[in-house]
Amino acid sequence: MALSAEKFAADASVGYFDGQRERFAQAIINGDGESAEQVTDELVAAQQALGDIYLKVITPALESVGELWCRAEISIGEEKLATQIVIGQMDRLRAHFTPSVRPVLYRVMVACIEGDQHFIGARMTADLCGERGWNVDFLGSDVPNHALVEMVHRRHPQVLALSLTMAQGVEHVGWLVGELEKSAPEVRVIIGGRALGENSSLGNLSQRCEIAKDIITGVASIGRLLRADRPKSVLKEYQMVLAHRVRDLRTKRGWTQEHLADLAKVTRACVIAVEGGKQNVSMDILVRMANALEVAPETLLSVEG
Ligand code: B12
Repeated sequence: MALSAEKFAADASVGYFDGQRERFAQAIINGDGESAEQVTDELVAAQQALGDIYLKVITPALESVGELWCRAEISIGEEKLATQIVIGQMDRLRAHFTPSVRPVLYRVMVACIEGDQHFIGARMTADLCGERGWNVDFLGSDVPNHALVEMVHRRHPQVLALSLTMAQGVEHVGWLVGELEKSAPEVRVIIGGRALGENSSLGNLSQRCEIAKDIITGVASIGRLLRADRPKSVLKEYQMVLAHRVRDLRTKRGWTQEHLADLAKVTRACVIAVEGGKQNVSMDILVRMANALEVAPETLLSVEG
């Protein structure tokens, strides 16, 4: 099944991504997992951001699948195969982008509305939250309203992010927001998903919860809501932030702990302790690490981004 060239020529603003999303779309439509994997590997090797890979390559590729399916040019089975290839590639990307240290005591819960099977947008949202080092409870597709409320009470997320693809789910969102206002008013709710663009009955809801147009702006809003909820900082939390930052910057540069220790003129044991979140470091060590990593010292203590 060939894709029309015009579809991809239409949006020149994303430049580099045009070719990659065309190849990715073609691969998933052909049921060719190996070619899809090759594209994701290239995007990772080119150090593209996870949000860009999701928004500029995978999302439009799935939209193409939807269009072909609507025109009966591919079968339901082919659509399902394409979706499974995408889910497989997202699993690989998540493993690559998820930091090994989770620094912040934030928790985000991500779920699809009752009756909604479309979980990829929600999974993308969860992955971008995870990439930022926040703790994420991803509940997946079709989460019954009562089960979701019960999980909020059980797990105490600061933010609940909901995904709504099918317009019928708007009623469920209304019920959930009302219920949480009564039983867990401290929880902030944000909603994203395809149905929002089409639905005017959300007007009333938008005063009671946030509405996000895509994953990147949505996750930025989640970050803002989390920081607004920020409890008074504790030493342990800063140690974990430092651990996360140092490890993340070091591995992004492809350095071993020994190499960082050499550059910062500290012992390897010191690097291990810092990256383990165990070391209550002196200003001297903080500045040495920052200089070695070529960032400002405050970057190593920042929970932003
Ligand atoms: C794959 C797919 C399926 C798969 C879902 C598999 C899965 N595990 O997710 C299956 C086969 C199960 C399926 C079933 C159906 N589907 Co379907 N499906 C699709 C398809 C091809 C891709 C969806 C997708 O994953 N897109 C990629 C994601 C990333 O895009 P997204 O969900 O829009 O998310 C983006 C934003 O909306 C946002 N976002 C989403 N959620 C959230 C949440 C937060 C918090 C934030 C911040 C942002 C955010 O971020 C994402 C990127 O920016 C679309 C076509 C399309 N154009 O999207 C149709 C589509 C969504 N399906 C459609 C339909 C009609 C159905 C069925 C009714 C078909 C049928 N007759 O059985 C059923 C309904 C099942 C149900 N009850 O939910 C219609 C929906 C039309 C509508 N609005 O009513 C579409 C648009 C196809 C079409 N053109 O008609 N589908």
